[in-house]
Amino acid sequence: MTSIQNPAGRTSLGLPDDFWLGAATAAYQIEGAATEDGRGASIWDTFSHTPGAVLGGDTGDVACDHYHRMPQDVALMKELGLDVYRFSVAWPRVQPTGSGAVEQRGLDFYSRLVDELLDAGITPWLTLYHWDLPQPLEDAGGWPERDTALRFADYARVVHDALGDRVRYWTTHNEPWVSAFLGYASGVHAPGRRDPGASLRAVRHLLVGHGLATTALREAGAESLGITVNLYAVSPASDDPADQDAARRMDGMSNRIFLEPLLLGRWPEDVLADLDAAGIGDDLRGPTPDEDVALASTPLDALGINYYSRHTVAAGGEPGAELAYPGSTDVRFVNPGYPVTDMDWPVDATGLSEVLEAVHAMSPSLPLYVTENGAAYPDDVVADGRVLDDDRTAYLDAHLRACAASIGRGVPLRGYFAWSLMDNFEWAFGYAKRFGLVHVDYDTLVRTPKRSAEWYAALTRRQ
Ligand code: IFM
Repeated sequence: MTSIQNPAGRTSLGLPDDFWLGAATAAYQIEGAATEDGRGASIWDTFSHTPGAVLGGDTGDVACDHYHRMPQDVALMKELGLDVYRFSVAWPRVQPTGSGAVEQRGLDFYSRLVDELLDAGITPWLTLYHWDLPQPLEDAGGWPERDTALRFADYARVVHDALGDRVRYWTTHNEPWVSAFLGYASGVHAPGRRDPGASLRAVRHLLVGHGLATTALREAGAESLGITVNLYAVSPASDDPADQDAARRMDGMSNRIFLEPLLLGRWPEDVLADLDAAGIGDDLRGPTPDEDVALASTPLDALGINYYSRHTVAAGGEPGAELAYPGSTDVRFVNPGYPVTDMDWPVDATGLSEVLEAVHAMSPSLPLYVTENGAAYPDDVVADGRVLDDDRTAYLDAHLRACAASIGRGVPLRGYFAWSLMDNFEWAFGYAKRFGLVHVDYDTLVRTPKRSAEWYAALTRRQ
């Protein structure tokens, strides 16, 4: 592969001068210090310590040790020229049991992080929930129980009371699809349950919690409120009506199951019909459907979109699909020839434009942000200590050009966050997959900016 030239600032890729360029991380993936300063246990602590749950038996106990190296990490962000940094708060650091008592030392850590960012000229963007549910709340039933949504709104208030004077940008959930379906349906993520009905109740309560928290934060004076969903471009493998129907189902269960309640105030009818046929429609609908979709569609100031890949689907069974997509027994993933990342995810940047433009068509005046985009590659460190990750650089370049193309076609896309600032704990894959702009040596915890970081720093530079 030929090496990609450094860009001459964001406008050289066709992006507007005021377009925000940032990077994202999540608490459990980078912080470590899992029992320090009164932090309680989350479902990811329990899950990662369960034999066989995470590749290599890896845990987030130490992770990137960001909890102790935070000032150094913010200095790295400054070197990269980031406009904005998206991080998540670990709920069990702030409320060790998920409700009631607040741990001031946990809040103080995030307060120091916010101050450090502001001093470095970087806008803090806070995500309240990136999958680390306090274990006592899971013991009480987790997201399939409505009470968890109420506790989430309380927690949102606590965090806002401490940081709302300095944080303007708030995201309730990161990728509720993953929380619901990988956590409660396929069980490959914490809490590791395999119960299709429970996963649909989790979808509903994640959205109800989002609505309650958004209302609470709005009342408390928060400026910009949103949620982040993971979306996929979906295409049928052929013109065959059965493949077309597989694509409809996959778009329904991946994208519209969240987009329609959030943006249009309704559950997708075709998805409900498929779920009814499987006997689990009422788990999504619940006993108070009108009240719940009204909460889910509480007005947003911005929508965050995480995009990584395209799904190409055909009719026909595939056990994995059935598990993670309840009721979808007749969907099979195929790859018609796209290159893949180390996650085996097909790379297709045009899919990002497709997704952005589809969301824009659903909600024409809503500002959008790509809150995550990036790629895992093996990243062998070369002899002189440099990581020449041209594959990742090419991925970022192509996807940012897709952003520019969509902006050119009228999409109010305001910013982009590379996933991730640094290599980190990639959930069920442990430390085996590297997504970072910055390489982390897990023996020494030394950070080394990769070639993609140099490229990104050239992109963020204002001429
Ligand atoms: O690492 C994750 C992140 O936590 C959520 N979005 C996808 C990333 C890559 O899998």
